[in-house]
Amino acid sequence: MNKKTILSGIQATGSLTLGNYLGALNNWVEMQEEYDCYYMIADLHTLTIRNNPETLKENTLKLIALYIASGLNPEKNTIFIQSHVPAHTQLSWILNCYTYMGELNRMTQFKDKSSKHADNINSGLFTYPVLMAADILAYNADLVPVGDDQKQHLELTRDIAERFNSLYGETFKIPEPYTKKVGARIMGLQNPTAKMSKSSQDPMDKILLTDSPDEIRKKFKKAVTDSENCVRFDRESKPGVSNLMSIYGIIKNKTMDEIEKQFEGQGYGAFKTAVAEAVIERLEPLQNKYNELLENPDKLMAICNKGAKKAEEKANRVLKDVYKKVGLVIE
Ligand code: ATP
Ligand code: LTN
Repeated sequence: MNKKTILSGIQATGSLTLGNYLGALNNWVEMQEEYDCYYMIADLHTLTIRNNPETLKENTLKLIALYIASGLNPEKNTIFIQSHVPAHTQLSWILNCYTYMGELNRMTQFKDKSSKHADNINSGLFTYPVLMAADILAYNADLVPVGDDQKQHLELTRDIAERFNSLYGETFKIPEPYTKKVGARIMGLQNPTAKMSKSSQDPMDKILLTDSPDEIRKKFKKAVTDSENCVRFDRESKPGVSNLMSIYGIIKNKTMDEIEKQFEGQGYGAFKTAVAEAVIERLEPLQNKYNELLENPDKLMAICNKGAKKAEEKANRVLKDVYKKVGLVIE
């Protein structure tokens, strides 16, 4: 039984949003039966912006809890912390030598983050996608489930892998991104033309997975829509309503046509309430499990330690092959 390999990760930059959940985590949970899955906390990537060390530590632990509370079974998946497996940074250095400045200069996330953190445009931010390529290639991942915003990094990963393979012979698998049509880009509630982001400054723009039912109701009630007062899917001219429909559709497993029919003749008030209640219903068990898991941090660490051991075995095999191919002398 040769299962395909999956690898993905999320940065420990703060509470996750509904966008992270619907665009990434929820798909991971669906994939755990069929694939050999490696899910990591991308703590090293988090260092590309300034963090309070204590907060980073807390966020890392919280993120592990959230992975499991979202439905990832630690017995079926390899859950680990990126910095616990040195092969990622070791491979990253080598891949840096096969990545061009011009390629990194084109990355939209780099442009976006450098404008947001103009006082700290460090070289880690610039080479961020190379570490991400190393994360993926060290496991010979077949598929990488991510939101739309990470697709460009995946394309770069493929280019680096192909370049290396053509120089040294078949070494890396060429990974494919895995995104779903609906949910790959959940938009902000206040600004539905930009993606919902953890680091958004406006709390009303994002639903956090840890928000209380009242906060969720309030945020959906205030969500930006339009003046047509008709629940109809049209991303171009009705981005706000279309975004709410996508959220509702994924949670309730309904098509956009079905949602249009369900809310025919009803105004936005009733629709917004239905979306909020659907989200609350989905998040409630997740939040209960999350709070329960956080009461026992040792257990969470034990899961990650076990995960790191398994991850390390796999990644070290690939790293050794790469060392040999480029001519490093290995004992
Ligand atoms: P930050 O604001 O710190 O950059 P982020 O919210 O963009 O964070 P990431 O840690 O960069 O989150 O992303 C984690 C995963 O969630 C990635 O797979 C990313 O593609 C996905 N993701 C992030 N935002 C959204 C969104 N709005 N819709 C769908 N998927 C998303
Ligand atoms: N850059 C990703 C996080 C990330 C990742 C990865 C995702 C780091 N390494 C490897 C998939 C595979 C982000 O979501 N911002």
